[in-house]
Amino acid sequence: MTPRFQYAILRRPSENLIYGITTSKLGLPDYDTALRQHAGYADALRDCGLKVEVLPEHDAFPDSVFIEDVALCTPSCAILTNPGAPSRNLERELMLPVLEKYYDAIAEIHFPGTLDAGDVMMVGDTYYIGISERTDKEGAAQLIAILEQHNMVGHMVPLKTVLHLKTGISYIEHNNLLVSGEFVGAEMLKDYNQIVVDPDEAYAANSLWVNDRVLVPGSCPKTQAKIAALGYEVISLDVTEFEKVDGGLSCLSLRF
Ligand code: CIR
Repeated sequence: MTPRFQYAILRRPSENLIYGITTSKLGLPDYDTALRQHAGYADALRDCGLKVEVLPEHDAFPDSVFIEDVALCTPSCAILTNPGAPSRNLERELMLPVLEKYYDAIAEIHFPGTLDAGDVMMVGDTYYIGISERTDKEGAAQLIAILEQHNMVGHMVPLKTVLHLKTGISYIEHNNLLVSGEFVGAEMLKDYNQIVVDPDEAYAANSLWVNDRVLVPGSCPKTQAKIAALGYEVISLDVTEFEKVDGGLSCLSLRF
């Protein structure tokens, strides 16, 4: 069944965003532009019918705008993750009181396991979990055990080059899956209708389905056209300043 999201939680970018972890060669983010783009993203989620809570910025955590990594919000429970990057791990402590406002059932991933929720892709009751530099098998096994307690299932997916699973694939519902790079033609994903994202638009492999609209980076017109051709309303969003610190559209919110 296709989900219907009601809420989104975002965190305002900190001025220290320039110190975020990155592998990109795109230069440093401009803070004013990042704030503008973040506000545009929040507005787009409101246009999709979500109630949006924007948490205050946190200067001690340059990457905390990428709030998706710190929690997994399922229809039955929330899971506080244990982020794999040392500079990000304590972001989890900021999230617990926030999740408590929305959920009675809250579980958590703990050491020795680590898990970033950017590695977790929801397809109905099934969750694909990328095994990456941030998410290890122990963290994924803990998540699978939690999901099973709530009648959901999880499968591990080994990653080769991408930062997070959803850097390379995004499920946009109705059996449609955006795929790029190492995931094109993957046996495990063969039952999905794969929409291949061109290598020069690989950033758009992280696009975001929200209540039957799809948010797609403004820099990726070919992927926008492919998604629109499937019948979706596409919302084009500029998120260039977040791309400079390896963040995509999904990373900027929790949706549930
Ligand atoms: C990081 O390396 O953790 C951040 N600079 C980017 C996080 C992107 N998050 C995501 O893909 N879910």
